[in-house]
Amino acid sequence: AATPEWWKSAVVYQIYPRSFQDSDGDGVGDLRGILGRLDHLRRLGVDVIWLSPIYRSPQADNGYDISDYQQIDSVFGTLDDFDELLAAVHARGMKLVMDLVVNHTSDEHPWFLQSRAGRDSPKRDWYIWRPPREGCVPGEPGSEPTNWESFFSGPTWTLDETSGEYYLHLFASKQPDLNWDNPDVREAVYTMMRWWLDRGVDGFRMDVINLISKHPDLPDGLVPEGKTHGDGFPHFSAGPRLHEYLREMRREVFDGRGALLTVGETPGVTKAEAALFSDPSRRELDMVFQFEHVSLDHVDGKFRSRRLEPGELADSFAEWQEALATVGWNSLYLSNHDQPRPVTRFGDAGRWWRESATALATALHMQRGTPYIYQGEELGMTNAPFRDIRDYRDVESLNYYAYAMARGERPEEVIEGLQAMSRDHARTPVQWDGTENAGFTGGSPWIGVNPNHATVNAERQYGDGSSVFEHYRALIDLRHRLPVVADGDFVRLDTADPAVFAFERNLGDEHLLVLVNLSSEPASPGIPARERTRWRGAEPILVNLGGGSDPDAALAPWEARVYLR
Ligand code: ISL
Repeated sequence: AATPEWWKSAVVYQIYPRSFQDSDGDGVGDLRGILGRLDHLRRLGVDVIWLSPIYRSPQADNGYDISDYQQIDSVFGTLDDFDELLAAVHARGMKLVMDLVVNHTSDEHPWFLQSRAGRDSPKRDWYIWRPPREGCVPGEPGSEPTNWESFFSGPTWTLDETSGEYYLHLFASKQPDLNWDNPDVREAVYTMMRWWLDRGVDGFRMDVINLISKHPDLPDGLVPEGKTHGDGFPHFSAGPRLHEYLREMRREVFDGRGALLTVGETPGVTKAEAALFSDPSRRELDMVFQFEHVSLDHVDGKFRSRRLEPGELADSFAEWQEALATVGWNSLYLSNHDQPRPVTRFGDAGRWWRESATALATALHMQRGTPYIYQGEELGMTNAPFRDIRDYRDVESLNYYAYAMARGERPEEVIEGLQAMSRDHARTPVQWDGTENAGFTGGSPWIGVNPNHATVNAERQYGDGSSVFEHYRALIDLRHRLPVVADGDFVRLDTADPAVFAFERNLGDEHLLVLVNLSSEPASPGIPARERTRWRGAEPILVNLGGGSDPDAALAPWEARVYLR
């Protein structure tokens, strides 16, 4: 029987446990902390929680480096705590989705320890080992088997002195890539996944799942001008066996189980590929996260970025809406634990903080697809004011800084890059209230709390109809109440001003008109005459600035209005 597509009307909330709520005063968030905050999520009205990794881990990449897939890291709690949390989530009518990080493990995982024990180890082939480049001295720069650059700076290969061979790691050297071409690896992963599903979890968000199949020859990448490393992405992403593996996983793990959610994290995915992954008839994934709208502002890598021009964000969203209109399904997101805070990045956190946070949310949540809210986004949390490299914690930021210093770049410029784009902006503690440490911990937090928690916090926003939190709540409620939000088609409307994002949603005789000014200047809606006539005199059902207005009325900076007819 076909799986009911329950997730089409669901909203997912991502928890990054380290930064959500600490319960034991060690300064790091944990499972019992989440348990104590479930009512926040009930109040918001989300349907699903996605938990970033909580498994046993040396925490080189905050848990995306796993040394035991079937244990909870002691910093987060115990399996008993987990079971209690899962039961409490289910008791409140929500579902819980786990993070599945199986492109790589930690270098401290027993599989890798056995693999690196020697060339004859039965698990040698569970990871990707290669000899140094022909005629090169092991360990010298340039001797790596390929010229690829890691996501976290430096080469994707680390030499194992004992065997004289290199192992592949697309991320940090403490995150060796598994060899998915080995059937024993796949079976071990599927067994582990079944174990979690048997425990009651409701699905998986699959970390960099489009990287699990590599080009078998591992060719060198092209070296961009002025760079020392090649771009391996075309060779290590979307490899020849990717779709085969996903279908196998679906058969081996998910078939015959109830209402689950599978979402693939797929950096660099194209629209055509996204349609393949999420085409229900292909039986691969329910949906994927695409990265186009969070890459538009990259200039020379993510740390040299720019502000978007009016209309760029809307154009990108609309193209994805159109690409997956008939086949496949979109995931909708503005942020996650790897991205800067959207109100700072795409909005105007200084002058129009509340307005731009709510306008961006409206533009996203009224689209067709499944919306994802990243913790704190529903409060309008902003980037952190970190100015000193010692404020930063993330391995990507710290590696980038170290490599940039070694290349002789100016520290102020490098810090400027981090101030715009570091992943740590998403990782400062959730701002629950205005007390010391924002109600996150009674101890000393593992990363700085944003000083603006005095004004930007949950306690101040609950029940205040004009708050960012209550606006998110209203958007979620609309999706639940109006079938057109979940299932309607998407039709973009031309506008006179590129800063205005205007679209209709239609389902039978239910219609929505969405008008959002994504800029800090006033704008006229300027939609085509036909639609103007059709919507004239309509009363909005949701606005982010006070009062109702005719669809023709000018839009104030970051004003958003939704009409129903
Ligand atoms: O933020 C990024 C680096 O610039 C992204 O490219 C990110 O590395 C990519 O989206 C993969 O992210 C996922 O896998 C990583 C982990 O560090 C991220 O937190 C996770 O979301 C390795 O597991």
